Amino acid sequence: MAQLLSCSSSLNTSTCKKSYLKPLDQCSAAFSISVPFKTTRFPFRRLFLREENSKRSRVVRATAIATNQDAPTQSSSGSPQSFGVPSKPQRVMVIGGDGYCGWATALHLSNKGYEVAIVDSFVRRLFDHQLGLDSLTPISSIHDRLHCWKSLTGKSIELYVGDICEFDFLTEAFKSFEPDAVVHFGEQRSAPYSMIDRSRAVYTQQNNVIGTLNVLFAIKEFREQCHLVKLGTMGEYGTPNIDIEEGYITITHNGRTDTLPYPKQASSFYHLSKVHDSHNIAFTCKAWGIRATDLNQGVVYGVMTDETAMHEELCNRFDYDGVFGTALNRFCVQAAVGHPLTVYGKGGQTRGYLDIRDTVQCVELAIANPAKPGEFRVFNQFVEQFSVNELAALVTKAGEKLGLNVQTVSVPNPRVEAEEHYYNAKHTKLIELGLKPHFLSDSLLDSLLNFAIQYKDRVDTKQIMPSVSWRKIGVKPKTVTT
Ligand code: NAD
Ligand code: USQ
Repeated sequence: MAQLLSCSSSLNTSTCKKSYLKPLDQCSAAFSISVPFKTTRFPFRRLFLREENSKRSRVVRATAIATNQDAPTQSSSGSPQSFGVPSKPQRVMVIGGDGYCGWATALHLSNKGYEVAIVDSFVRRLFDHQLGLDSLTPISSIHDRLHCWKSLTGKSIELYVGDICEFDFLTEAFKSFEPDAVVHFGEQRSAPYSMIDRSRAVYTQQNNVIGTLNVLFAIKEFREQCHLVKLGTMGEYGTPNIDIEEGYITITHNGRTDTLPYPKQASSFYHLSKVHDSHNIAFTCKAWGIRATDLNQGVVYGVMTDETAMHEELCNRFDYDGVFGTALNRFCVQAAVGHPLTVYGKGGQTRGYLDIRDTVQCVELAIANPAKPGEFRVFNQFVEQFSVNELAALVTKAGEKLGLNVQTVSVPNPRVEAEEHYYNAKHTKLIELGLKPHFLSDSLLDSLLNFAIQYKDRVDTKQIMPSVSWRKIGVKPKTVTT
C-alpha cells in the first residue's frame, strides 16, 4: 500500500522522437513542454503538483490547424448542419481520450472530420503503475500517439493534460477549445477497483461525480449550447426481473400514470457513481436547459478499430487483469495462455456486450443527432446479450478451432450479484439512428483470439485471478495481492 499512497513520477513530453510513414511538418512547435506530477497521501485527487495558478502549465496544446475539407458542420443552434448555414467543423472535446474507449473514439471522430481535443490526466496509466498491471498490448505515450496520427493523416488532435476535478483547468480547456460537443469518458471505470478499499471507493465517487459536475458547470458557464455525451453504464439498472427500458419507464400506480426514470440498482461503488452522475445530469437538463445524452454502455470487447489498426503506435490498450479486464477480453487472453476461463459463481450473469467498433459508431451517432436543449436522452448502448457461461462456451469452441485446449473453472464469485436471473434490455434507439452493429461472429472471435496469441508473451498470469472481494472491502488501505 505504501506504493499506492506515495508515489512521484515525472512525465516528459518530447518532440518528434520517432519517424513515421510521413515526416512531421510541425513537430518542433508542438509538445515542447515538461509537466511534472506527483501524488501525495491522497494520491488520486491531485495528479499534478499544487503550484500557484500562475505557474501551472497543465494545458498542453498540440498543433491545431484544421486540415479537413469534409468536416461535419454545425449550425448556430448546435444541430447538425443541413440548411446551408455558414459552417465550420464541429469541435468535439473527448474527456478520457487516452483510455480504451476514448482513444478509439478520438481517432474515429478526427478521421471523420471533426475537430477533436483530448482531455486526460493519465490517471489510468498511474493506476496501472500503482497496481503493477499492464495492458496486453504495448501502448505508446499520448504524445507519440498524436504525432503518429498527425504524420499518417495530416490531422491534428489538440491535447489538454489535467484533471477535470480541477475546475480552473477545465475552465481553461473549455475557453481555449470552445467545444460544440463533449464526450465524457474520463472516469474511474472499474467496479473491482472501486471495491478494493475505502480510499478507492471514495476516490471513484469523488473523481466521477465531481468531474461530471464540473463538466456540467463548464457547459452552463461557457458553452451553453454544447451537447454533453456522457458514458453511463448498463450496470446502473442492475438485473431486475422485468424488461429494462431505455432510460424511462411508464408506470400506472393507483390509477395515475407517469413516465419516470427507470429504477437504478447498481452493484458496486463504481456503478453507483454512474447513477449519481445520471441524476445530476438529469437535474441540470431540467434546471439549466443542458442538452445531454447518457449512453448506458454494456461491456466492451475487442481492440482494433479502422484507425487504431493504421499503425502500431496507435494501438489501443487491452486489459486482461482481474481489476480492469472485462469478461470477453479476459477470456480470450486466458484461452491464449492456457489459463482456465474464470467464470465467477454459476455463470448465469447476463450483460449487454458490444464491439469497440460499435462504441465509436454510437458516439458519433449521438454527436451527429444531438439532444435538444433541456433534453436528458438515454440510449442503451450494446448490441447483444450473453451470460458468462455462454461467453465461455463461445471462446472454448473458437479456441478449439485454433488448436487450443480451453478449460473453464468456476471461481467463487468475488462480487455480490445475481448469478441466475432474467435479463432483457431494450436497445433500439441507436439502431434507429443508424447503428450498423458488429455481432460476435466466429470470425471475430478467431481474430480476437489470434490477437491475444500474438501478444501472449506479455501476459502476466499472476494478474488473471480476481483479487478484490465485494464482501471483504474495509476501511484499511489494501494492497491488491497477485
Ligand atoms: P479507461 O480507464 O481506459 O479510460 C478512462 C480515461 O479517463 C483514462 O485515460 C483516464 O486517465 C481518464 N480519466 C479518469 N479520470 C479523469 C479525470 N478526473 N480527469 C481527466 N481524465 C480522467 O476506461 P474506458 O474503458 O475507456 O471507459 C471509458 C468510459 O466508458 C468510462 O466512463 C466507463 O465507465 C465507460 N464504460 C466502459 C466500458 C468498458 O467495457 N470499457 C463499458 C461501459 C461503459
Ligand atoms: N465475470 C466473470 N469472470 C471474469 C470477469 C467477469 O464471470 O473473469 C463476470 C462478472 O462477475 C460480471 C460480468 O462477468 O457478472 C461482467 O463483468 P466485467 O468485469 O466484464 O464488467 P463490469 O465489472 O460490469 O464492468 C465493465 C466495465 C465498466 C462498465 C460495465 C458495463 O469495466 O466500466 O460500466 O462493464 S455493464 O456490465 O453493463 O455495467
